[in-house]
Amino acid sequence: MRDKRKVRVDFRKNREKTTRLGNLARQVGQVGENDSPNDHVDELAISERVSGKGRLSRRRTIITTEGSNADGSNLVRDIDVTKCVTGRVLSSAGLTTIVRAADGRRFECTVRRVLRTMSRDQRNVVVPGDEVLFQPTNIAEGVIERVNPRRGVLSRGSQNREHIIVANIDQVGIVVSAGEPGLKPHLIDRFLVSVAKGSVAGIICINKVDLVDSAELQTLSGIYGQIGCEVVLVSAHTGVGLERLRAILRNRQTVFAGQSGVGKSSLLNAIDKGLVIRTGEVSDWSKKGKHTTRNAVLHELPFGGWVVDTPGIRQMELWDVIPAELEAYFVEFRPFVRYCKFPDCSHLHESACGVQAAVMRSLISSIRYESYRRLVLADNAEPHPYDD
Ligand SMILES: Nc1nc2c(ncn2[C@@H]2O[C@H](COP(=O)(O)OP(=O)(O)OP(=O)(O)O)[C@@H](O)[C@H]2O)c(=O)[nH]1
Ligand SMILES: [Mg+2]
Ligand SMILES: [Zn+2]
Repeated sequence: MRDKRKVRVDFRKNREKTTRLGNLARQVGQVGENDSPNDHVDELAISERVSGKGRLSRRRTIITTEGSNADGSNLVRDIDVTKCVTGRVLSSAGLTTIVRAADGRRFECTVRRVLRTMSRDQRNVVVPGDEVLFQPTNIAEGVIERVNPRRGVLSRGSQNREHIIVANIDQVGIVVSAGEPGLKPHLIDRFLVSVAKGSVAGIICINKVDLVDSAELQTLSGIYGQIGCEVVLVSAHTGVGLERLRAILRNRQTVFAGQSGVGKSSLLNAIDKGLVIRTGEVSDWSKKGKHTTRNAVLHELPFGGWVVDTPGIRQMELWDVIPAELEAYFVEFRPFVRYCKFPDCSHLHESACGVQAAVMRSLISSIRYESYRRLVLADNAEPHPYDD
């Protein structure tokens, strides 16, 4: 008989908040029969962030078996592993989760009720990218018994609750488009802050380069190249840059994130000809996307690694970053901060500010500085409307 003992485990912050029933039925990507797709669009106008680890805020006592993992990053239950198969979650919508077993077989799984009961936020029980142990009940169905601890996650804030979109990623492809919708450096900068905070790599993919003269993109690529960020210019339509993008994705765990209509799904279709993901026209008059992808879905790449395609976001609100913290995520400010007269300089209005002096002398990009300024100021105000 195995030894049972009580252990203290950390619970993720979202567990403190009560789950609102209304929200459960209205998850992103879960369009009900009577819903029009637009009923869900507003939910996408929420913030998104990346974090290396879940944020922990309180403890609870549960029963586990000696030796099982109770490191707090995930709840690991005592189960009979001999009956279980390991798999990767490809998608999870409503009560159905698609899991791919190591041998490539796909299983439509439900989640053991106790796992759901233990999680306050039903959307976070299993997410694409999760590594799970499940018990097959027949050749194509099973029951998920355990979710292994997560590494990097991409999550978004929704009414101050964390909604995990993808787990176990090591890089974020920040997808933007050179045109239709137009490029928004401020949106890139918001993503970069979020990615830096989560300690995963951020790659800027500028898609639809066929729509503009590539000389127009040089300044922008230069700015991000200089701060050490990889920039790849691509076109899902013409195939430009796809080889380089494939090399970046090879054997890595990536999530594509960005506004609706920038071509995240189109890029995946172009990278892997075997994929047929639905894509959508951008609106003629607003040049905005129509939120075609409703659900985060993991796609395995034939050359190794996987990419999760996500629904477009409208706003990128950094709800968990405080203004004083922001400076650290603008890496190019660092050499100049020491010339600020005041140790707590906000670099906004102070005299004798090293950062502002560097912007004046073009040692720091004014585009980046403007992003910083807006991020700091917007922090105490309503989400800034400039990004959309
Ligand atoms: N000109 C041009 N159009 C592109 C390119 N890539 C995608 N598009 C078009 O952009 C539109 C939106 O593409 P999607 O792939 O659906 O965009 P998405 O980012 O997945 O959008 P959501 O799923 O709504 O978040 C489609 O009409 C595509 O044909 C490109 O490289 N060049
Ligand atoms: Mg899409
Ligand atoms: Zn300063």
